Amino acid sequence: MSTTTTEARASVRRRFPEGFYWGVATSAYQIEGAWDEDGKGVSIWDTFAHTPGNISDDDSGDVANDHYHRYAEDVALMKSTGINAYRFSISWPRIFPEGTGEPNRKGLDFYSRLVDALLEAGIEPFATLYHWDLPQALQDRFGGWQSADTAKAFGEYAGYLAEQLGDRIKHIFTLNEFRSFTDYGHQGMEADVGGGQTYRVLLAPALVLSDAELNQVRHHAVLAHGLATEAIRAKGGSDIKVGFAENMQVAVPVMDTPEHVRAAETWTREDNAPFVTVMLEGRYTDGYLENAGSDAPKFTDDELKIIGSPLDFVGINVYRPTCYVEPTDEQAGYRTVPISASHPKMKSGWHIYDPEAMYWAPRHVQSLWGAKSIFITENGCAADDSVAHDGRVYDSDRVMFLRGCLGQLQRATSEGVPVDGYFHWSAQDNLEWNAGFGNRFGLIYVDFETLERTPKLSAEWFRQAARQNAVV
Ligand code: PNW
Repeated sequence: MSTTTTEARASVRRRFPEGFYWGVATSAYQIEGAWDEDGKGVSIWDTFAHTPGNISDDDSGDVANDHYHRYAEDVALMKSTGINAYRFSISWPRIFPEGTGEPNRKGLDFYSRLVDALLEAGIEPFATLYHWDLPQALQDRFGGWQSADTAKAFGEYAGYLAEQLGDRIKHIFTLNEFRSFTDYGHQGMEADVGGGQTYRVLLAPALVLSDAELNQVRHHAVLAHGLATEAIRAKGGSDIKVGFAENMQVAVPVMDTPEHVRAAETWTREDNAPFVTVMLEGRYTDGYLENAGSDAPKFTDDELKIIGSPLDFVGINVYRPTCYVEPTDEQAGYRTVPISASHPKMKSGWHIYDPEAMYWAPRHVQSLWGAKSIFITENGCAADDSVAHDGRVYDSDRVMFLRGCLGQLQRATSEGVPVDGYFHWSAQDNLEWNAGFGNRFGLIYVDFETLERTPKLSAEWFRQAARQNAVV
């Protein structure tokens, strides 16, 4: 091949904007272990996991990746993967064992040590304050998210953290995946996986509430986000940036024409009405309230104002398109088309594959809500990884997935969609909720007998992409 061709290719290399964050993400319950150490309180996930039959092979987060003790090694591994940002979550019951009241200094010290190690390694800390591990005490006292008291307690916890760690943590995500912990935790949820088949998920606290009760739970979750945003602004420095991290449901238009795109945007705004839409617009859509009828949530105008507090960025977890949409002449203006039975899938039961979701999700966020800063807070896939005879882990499917998704993300940024960073789920294999340790999502392989860590082929891909700030 001639040098000119090589240079021409290099000059069109698909680059990301200057200063783009290349990150990985994890959550406390999925990797920390040390479930009852140093004064930590019990969370609803401890309770759920300790009940036989809830998690595959009765796995639990009791030890998990033992990250609580091995965080220094894990930070060094991240650094060697070329990462410049890390999204981790803080365990509420480590900080407030009873949910409210006296803080637990030892719990706070762990995150303080972690943040120091990250900054020392040149990795920017992005903290999520809630990744589903509610203090069991709040579930017992108030019925958890069924009560506005839990939202108030969350606001106080958020303010305390901003006060204590806000000198070093400058990016905060309030709650992770509202829809997952409200809907999947309080009613169960069915994902469309093609051919008319669905995949059912029920997460802790594994309640099956009525629609009216569920709508109230959803309302308390977004209220918690609003109260936390206000508390962080009041108690932390003015240089702290705040947003949420939601698995926004995303409609991909069948084709890129103005009519199809409008249909996909309309579907996306309506389907996310109880979460992203109300947080960014400060009101529930007419469609949502009419549809819910007498099951609609009870709320005040003051609460809506709090829920719609201005944010610094929008975080979205993007794994798959929720559906494909085409326009119709009917009143709604859109219709979903069935997903084919042979649609390509990744390993997880719910995971249909289409990297276009990574283009359309941030594009919809920009066009629907005029967002000025967007983060992809999660994206990744599970795979059947194993260590080969030569000691390496050849996760060719994850490399395909990464290249496909980041290619579509670069397409979005090159068109001016303001995406400031990407966090791969996950830094290392971990406890995949009900699916247990068998569903491996990491760039780094973990042997759950010895807890030895081995970077996979995808980690090599990621290091190169981060180094060049481009799709490689
Ligand atoms: C996220 N879906 O959950 C969570 O934030 C992580 O904790 C989790 O480990 C990761 O994704 C992988 O599953 C999801 O049905 C739950 O499309 C449901 C879906 C996607 C992600």
